[in-house]
Amino acid sequence: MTMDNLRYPIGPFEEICEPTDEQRNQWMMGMTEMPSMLRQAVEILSDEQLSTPYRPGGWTIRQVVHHLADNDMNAYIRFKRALTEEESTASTYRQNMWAELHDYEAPIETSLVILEALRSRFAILLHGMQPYEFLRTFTSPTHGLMTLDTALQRFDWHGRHHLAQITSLKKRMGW
Ligand code: NI
Repeated sequence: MTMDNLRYPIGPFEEICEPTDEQRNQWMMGMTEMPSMLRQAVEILSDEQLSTPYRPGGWTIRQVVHHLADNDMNAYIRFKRALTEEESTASTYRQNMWAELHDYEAPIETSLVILEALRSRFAILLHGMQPYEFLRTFTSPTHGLMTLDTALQRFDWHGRHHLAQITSLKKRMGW
């Protein structure tokens, strides 16, 4: 298995342009199911297992879980700013430095609860959106001009991407 497969177990993000309502509904469903799948994947792991990097030189499972919560908080704010402001510019954050801060040693339960609450509230926001609102844009310093359609797909992909890093490590280790 190559390093790329370890790092991108579900492959890189691939955008679907001009999605249908049905596709949007699938992403919304996927993103609301993810927290319980994550909980199922990590809740029986020991402290030592949580401290294991998902790949050589990569984040530990604990860091991945806290990163997911931090990513989602940032993404939610980014999304809401794009819904309410004209030409908003998304803020970035130094994710590798965040992963070294002390709160990444917190019990993973703290981030599981954030993910469950945030994603259920995000889903309510998304279900109330009209199709034309998904065409609203914001500027991402790393990806350029982005529609909320793309942001939703990225959000869904990002959660599944990190979940798969954890589940593929568990499979390799026979956990
Ligand atoms: Ni990430």
